[in-house]
Amino acid sequence: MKFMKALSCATVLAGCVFSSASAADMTVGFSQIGSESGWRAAETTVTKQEAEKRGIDLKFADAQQKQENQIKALRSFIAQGVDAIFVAPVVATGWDEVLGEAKDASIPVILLDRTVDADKSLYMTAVTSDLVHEGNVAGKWLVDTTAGKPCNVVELQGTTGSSPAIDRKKGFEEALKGHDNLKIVRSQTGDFTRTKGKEVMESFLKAENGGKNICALYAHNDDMAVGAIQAIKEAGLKPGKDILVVSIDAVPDIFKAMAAGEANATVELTPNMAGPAFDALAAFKKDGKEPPKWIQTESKLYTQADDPQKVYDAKKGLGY
Ligand code: GZL
Repeated sequence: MKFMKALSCATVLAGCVFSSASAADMTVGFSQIGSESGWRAAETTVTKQEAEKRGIDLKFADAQQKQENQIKALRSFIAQGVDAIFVAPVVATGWDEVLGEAKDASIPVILLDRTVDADKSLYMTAVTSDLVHEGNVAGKWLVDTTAGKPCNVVELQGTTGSSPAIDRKKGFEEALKGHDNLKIVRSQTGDFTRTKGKEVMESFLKAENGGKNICALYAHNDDMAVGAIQAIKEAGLKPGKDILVVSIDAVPDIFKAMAAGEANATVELTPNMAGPAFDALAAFKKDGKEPPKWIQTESKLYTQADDPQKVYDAKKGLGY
């Protein structure tokens, strides 16, 4: 609100003259998906820390993984006249109308960790990893690890219709192309949660000769992998040995599993999407400098060779 008052748009070549006020007088509305995974909870913690560091007034709304709650929250932020909106969109479609309303209200929107199928003019930038690349890294690890040996793979997908579920599947399948020893025999959503990951893995094990036909699990996030590891153990099999386990996020608990030899690899996703988002917003506020449409965060592969216990200890403090 204060930012919008400070904003005086001169019609000089359709440009805007921005006050040089600091980010500290900004109010940002953040529509968060929920707390479905350890990574999501860490993202929320880190976002609040990053706002606090900058003296930004953060209005936080938890959508309990429902898009209609996110749309309601965005409309409320618009009505409050916030200076900017951050949203982690639970699914990729259905955003055009409400993003158009934010645009009409001249409120910049920044997407965090997921993208939307909407015209790029409807948001300022998206701070995300390369989700296809993450799936590709996981797939390449499995190709290298199986080295041509026949391997039936089961896949736990993320939330149906979300950009990570779509893109991580795409990247993984691309990596397996040309390696006919690897076959995805079962694939179903576990909605990014431990509970659902365990439940669906139990059904995979039952359907695949008690798990004897399964050589590897690819889970779109660590939380589903951790749930599935429980199911594999309850079926009397050794996760990480009888069934290889590769997933994405690099949350502390997957390193705990790795240290116990129960998980094999994970691809890191930083929970700090908000830092780069706040920086892009501050630069825009200061001199109208528009950020690129995509601010990409790093993706790093970790395996059992990377001293998982040490990584676990180091990560414990970072918002998890
Ligand atoms: C991916 C992010 C995913 C995480 C999950 O960018 O949206 O959502 O991988 C979380 O842990 O549920």
